[in-house]
Amino acid sequence: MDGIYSALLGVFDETGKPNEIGIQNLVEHNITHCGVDGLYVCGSTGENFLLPTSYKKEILKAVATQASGRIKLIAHVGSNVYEEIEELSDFALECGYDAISAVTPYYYKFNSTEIKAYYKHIADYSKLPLIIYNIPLLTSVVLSRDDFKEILNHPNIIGVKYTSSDFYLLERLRNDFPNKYIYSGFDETLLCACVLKTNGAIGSTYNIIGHWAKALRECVDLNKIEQAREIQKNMNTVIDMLCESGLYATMKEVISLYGVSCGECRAPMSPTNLTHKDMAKKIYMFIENIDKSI
Ligand code: MN9
Repeated sequence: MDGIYSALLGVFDETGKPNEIGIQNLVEHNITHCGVDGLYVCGSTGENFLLPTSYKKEILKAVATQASGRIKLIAHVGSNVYEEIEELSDFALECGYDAISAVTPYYYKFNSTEIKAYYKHIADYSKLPLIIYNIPLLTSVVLSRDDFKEILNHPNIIGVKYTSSDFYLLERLRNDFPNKYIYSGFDETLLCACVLKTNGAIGSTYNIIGHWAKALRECVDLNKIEQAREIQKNMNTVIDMLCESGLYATMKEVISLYGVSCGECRAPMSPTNLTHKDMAKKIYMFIENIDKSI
């Protein structure tokens, strides 16, 4: 399960419903253009928190059918509602996913005991292995080293998607758990995470620059740190531009320049506008110039 995973973008039609053909094309783009090792489906980047359960199932199914065993698949099933988690994890198993993942419960100020009970419940229930999704920036849930120790000791919890800039904690976890999967979640700091021997990364920008992330990882493995630094610099130029104009909408426009139409983000996210489109052209040119020079 090592490698670079795209946190798959959502592809919707004009009415906000999952667009099956578009999803198939985006999966193909990720496999053939970006060369990713796997996909993380229905995560933040897939607009999970804006979707009814039935749409999540349609997306999980469409991705698995298109990928048909060529890459690893992780289904994000996290929710504050246990019934939904159970339904989605059963469905992910049926569709042939390799693992499930779940965000820390959010909105209410859950304490550490409640969060541990949440993960134990999912891990005990699910026949698929579980990867916890830690993203304090969006959930405000900060797990301590001791919390991680208790959570990761469960035999069916195989790792963590670690979307945090606390590299001290990341280093400690790597040493505490040499046999668990640690995936880095911030694309901006992939280099630092690779140096600390993470198992790979899961990120939104890999939908367009997954091939750069793969190259960066290889450079670190071969001790070519100067080259790795150069790739991270280019990645961050792209990420800065994406974040300036609106991450997901702009990325969808960049992908449309590769001939894959991804539609717009779901409300209440803003509709796509000229700023997204103009920035997408700049980003596309920047990526193409670098890709042509290699
Ligand atoms: O899945 C992503 N997180 C979110 C991880 O989208 C909330 C990251 O890949 C970021 O999008 C990326 C850009 O800030 O690092």
